[in-house]
Amino acid sequence: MKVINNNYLSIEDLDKNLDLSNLDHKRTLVQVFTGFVLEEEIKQIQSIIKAKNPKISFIGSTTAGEIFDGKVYENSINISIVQFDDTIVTQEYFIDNDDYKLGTKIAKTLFTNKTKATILFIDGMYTNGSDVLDGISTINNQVPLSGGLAGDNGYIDITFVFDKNGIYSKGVVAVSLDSDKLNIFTQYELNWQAIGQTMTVTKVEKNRLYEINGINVSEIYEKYLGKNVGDNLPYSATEFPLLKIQDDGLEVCRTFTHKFEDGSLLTIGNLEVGDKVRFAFGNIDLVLNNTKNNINKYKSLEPEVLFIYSCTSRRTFLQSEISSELEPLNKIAPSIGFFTYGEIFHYKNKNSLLNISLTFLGMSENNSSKQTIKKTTFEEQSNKFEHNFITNKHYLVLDALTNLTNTVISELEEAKQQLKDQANRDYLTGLYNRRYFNTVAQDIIHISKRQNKPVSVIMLDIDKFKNINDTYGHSVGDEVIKTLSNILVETTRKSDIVSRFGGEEFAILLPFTNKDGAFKIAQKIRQTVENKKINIENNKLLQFTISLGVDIMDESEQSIEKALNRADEALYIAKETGRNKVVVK
Ligand code: GH3
Ligand code: MG
Ligand code: MG
Repeated sequence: MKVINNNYLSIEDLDKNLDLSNLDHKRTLVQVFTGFVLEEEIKQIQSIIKAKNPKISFIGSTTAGEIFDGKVYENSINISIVQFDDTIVTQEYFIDNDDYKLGTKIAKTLFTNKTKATILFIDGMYTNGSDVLDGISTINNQVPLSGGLAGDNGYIDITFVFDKNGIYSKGVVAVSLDSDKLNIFTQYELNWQAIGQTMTVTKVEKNRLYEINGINVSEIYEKYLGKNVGDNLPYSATEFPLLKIQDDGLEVCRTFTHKFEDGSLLTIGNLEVGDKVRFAFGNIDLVLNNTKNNINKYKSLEPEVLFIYSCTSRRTFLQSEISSELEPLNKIAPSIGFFTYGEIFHYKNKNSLLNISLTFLGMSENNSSKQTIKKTTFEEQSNKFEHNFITNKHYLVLDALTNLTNTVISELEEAKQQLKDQANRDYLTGLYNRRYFNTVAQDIIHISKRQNKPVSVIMLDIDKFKNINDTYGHSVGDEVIKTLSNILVETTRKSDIVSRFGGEEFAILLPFTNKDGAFKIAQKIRQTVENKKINIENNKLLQFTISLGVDIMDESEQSIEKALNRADEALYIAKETGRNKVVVK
């Protein structure tokens, strides 16, 4: 592979210095990234390229800044030429009113069983990039995708993608690389730091986000991050984007490009109801340090060229520090790319549209010795910072504050859970109280009904408990109640629900149990209680008995109430006819 990357500071410079001679057009990948974003200017660039080599194809995108040799440029033109030895380059422009269908078209047209990578440039204004990627993934999610959404220097007005044949404000220019020998890797760096509680997206239509946790998204920004951040949406979301935590561990950032009157926000890339999100914030030291830490890992992959597609918001946030992130990458291999309105990334057979990230595609067309390098696994990089008093202080303060916030939140969540538990449980025995028993019972009834399974209930009450209190005192009475509660839990199954209804009266719900089964369990409980000896003061042993009533839910019944009443009547009969017995209604 031969790589010729160049940056041209003007269209005249391009005309004067671009050399496209001696290229094998079938095996040449030409990418154009232009900070001259007007249609007229692109036309000139197009005709210059065509004049220099009529046979050569290319794909191009307007930018929000160009990346060349580890440096950032504005209003310049990047041309990347890769002359492959063995890789066949196929490219095409795609358009469809349905972005999802557009994606399927791309995959069906471009992918072959030899396709090693695909680079896409999508317009940054009209096409829903997430839908395009979803469309591609349904046909084939194995081919690594890379590239980005076109930019227009931050004006958010009109962006263009282009090729040899046209200039398009809507659609996708795509190139596929087919080869037996091409080694590629895709990587991303985000390193924005999550802060605050996990929240749930509750109202969203694709890339228009309305509500999180049932609250208007602009309001939730103001509520947690303050009025300054709230008032400055959508721009303040660059510093405080939402971080979506995916099942595969990939962190996807969502920033916003527009705030509607109703407070809803337009994102780049889709969200779904139920998505778990947290606020994140940019921490310059963390960002730069992590990218630096990963450099060795990337270096060992020995790419011959790196295409960098990085978010324009990342550049806005990092400002002059952006080159501290880009320069080390350029030491690995010649690097070239642009600042996008969204990055296309492939990870574990999943294609995602990212924001705020730095993504890159590295490739080499190499012999077997390098193929083995590809397989090496990497040592975990240490997260330790260099000893540098100035940058470390900044990092440490932010890190400590983040930690403080996150710890306080998890403590609050725990306390909330405890309160909820307390409200549901009886203080003396820890068993469910009557109110919560009814709630749980209702859920179990639903499940049992769906599966056509019986539900039985047992009501029980301590015999002559008043006597125990009167003879030994209230605290011994409490001890008896606790002992009984332990016996009830131990003699029933985990799926049975034991509840203290009040005083010395208990109820047990037995899912998937018929009357006969419930009777047997009731007898076992009665027997266990009868045999139990409680050690009280002066080594005295106290024994007590209980009476129990059993019944089963009728198929026609929707709630547990009637069955409980009937079991209670059975319990009454047990009391009337001698106590220490089980009566089945
Ligand atoms: P029976 O066999 O008919 O059920 O007679 P009993 O004495 O058990 O029934 P009764 O309803 O007359 O008395 C229940 C007693 O339980 C009265 C009440 O003071 C006592 N009690 C209720 N809750 C508690 C408690 O939490 N701790 C203690 N120690 N006693 C309690
Ligand atoms: Mg009693
Ligand atoms: Mg009673």
